[in-house]
Amino acid sequence: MIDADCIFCKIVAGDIPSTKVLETERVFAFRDLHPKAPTHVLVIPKDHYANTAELADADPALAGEVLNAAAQVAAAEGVAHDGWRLLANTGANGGQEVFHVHFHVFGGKRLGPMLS
Ligand code: D5M
Repeated sequence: MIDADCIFCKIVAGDIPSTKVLETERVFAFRDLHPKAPTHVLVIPKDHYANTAELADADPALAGEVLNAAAQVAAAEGVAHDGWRLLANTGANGGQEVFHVHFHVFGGKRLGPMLS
């Protein structure tokens, strides 16, 4: 399902440009517009789910596909060996700004205990 007002649904549809890093049947990964690390990629299910809880509840297999894609992105970016971070801001207190579930893949530098 798609949300017509969702910016990430528009990216999946190709209506808003993005720099694609990986695509599978149900998952899409693209570079973050405002990178906070040398590798900063967003991994999303193509279908619209607002947050991690909604995705995990509705389609746990798809949640697994998204995690698998994140690991593939880390490997393709060459950061798998030195380590990387997977982050899903969830809800207002979690700092979520775009309400289409997405996982940030950070890598390419020594990351601090938290990214603000
Ligand atoms: O992170 C939302 C992230 O989405 C934030 O790091 C910027 C990124 N963003 C927003 N619009 C775009 C487009 N058009 N292309 C690429 N990246 C984008 P959150 O976890 O919700 O705070």
